[in-house]
Amino acid sequence: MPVRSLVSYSIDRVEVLDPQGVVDEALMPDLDPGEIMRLYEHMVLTRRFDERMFKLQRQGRLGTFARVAGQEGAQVGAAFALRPDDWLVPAFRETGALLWRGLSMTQILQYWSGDERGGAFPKELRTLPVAIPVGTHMLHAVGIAWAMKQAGEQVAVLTFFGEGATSEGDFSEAMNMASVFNVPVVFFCQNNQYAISVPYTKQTASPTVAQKALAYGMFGVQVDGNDVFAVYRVTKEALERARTGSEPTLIEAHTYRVTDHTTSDDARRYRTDEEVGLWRGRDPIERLARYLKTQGSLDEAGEAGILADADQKVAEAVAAFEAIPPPGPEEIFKHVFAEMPPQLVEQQAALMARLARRR
Ligand SMILES: Cc1ncc(C[n+]2csc(CCOP(=O)(O)OP(=O)(O)O)c2C)c(N)n1
Repeated sequence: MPVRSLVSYSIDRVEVLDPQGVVDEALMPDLDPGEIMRLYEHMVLTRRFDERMFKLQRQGRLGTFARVAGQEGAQVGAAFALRPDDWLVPAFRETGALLWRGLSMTQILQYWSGDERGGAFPKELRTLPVAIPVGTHMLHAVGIAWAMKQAGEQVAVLTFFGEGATSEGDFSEAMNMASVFNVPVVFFCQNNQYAISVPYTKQTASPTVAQKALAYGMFGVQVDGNDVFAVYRVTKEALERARTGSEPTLIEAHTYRVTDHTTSDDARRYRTDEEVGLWRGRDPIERLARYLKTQGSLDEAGEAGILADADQKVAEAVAAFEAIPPPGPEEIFKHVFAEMPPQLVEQQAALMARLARRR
């Protein structure tokens, strides 16, 4: 009997904007100059907010949080492709995407200060809260997509996760169910090459994350995650495939986390300055700025104005956040159950009575 080849595969990598800021016109997505400027302003705002949050954390004015620096192109480019009626299911590093969806910086600060009221996102944003457990939320995304399909709503669900999350069983379950039930979901993996200190090569033996899609009968594609135009292009196409019931997609955005995993980490212990320097040279914001400058849409004064505007917005948000009275100890028991079970009610009463006795 002859040996027949049953499956062969290839995975595309999409790049539109090169590190010098030059675009491939044939692949350039349909964005008008105003939209491109908004993308840039938003990426700058994300970075300035991230930097300010880091300083607040170091000053003891904010809790532990996961920085986004280096991943603004992936996050903002993908979120930009969403329609307001689509759903976003984030992990824990998606500040740029959350801001784009309309979540206030004040609320984001509240969340990372440990105030659970900050985790209750406005319902109309169709954006799920931050998911700290790695990978569990991918299943929620599939569930929402299935519900949308049943309800006959022509919308898509986009879920973000890291390459580390692909080692969780939840990833496999979510991918399988999404394909078998053909639900309108887009899996967006930000492959920033480290899951805390575990590098990509110790996470998986697959040369790409994107190829994992093939095993589930799903479309998979890799994109330069520091190229906001390419990210927008592939995400927009994937969301359209989802909304029209064609098929789910796994997108791998190849990027890099240029700072620590979280404010509790020290990445110098597991990677070299050379490696970080190489990726700093591929910065998504600088790359877009180069493009805008060659187009004549940005000059140094314009750049400084955008920075100053971002800093002003961040300063106002920080002031508003610090003016919110912190939550009382009774809050510790809330926010997990819609209605607190009797044992939590009892524990809450015991704590409050004890604190009252101390006063
Ligand atoms: C189920 C679970 N296991 C372990 C952790 C601890 N943890 C937090 S982030 C992280 C690494 C996640 O890596 P990746 O999915 O690549 O996302 P990244 O942090 O790079 O954005 C781990 C192991 C967790 N939060 N949840």
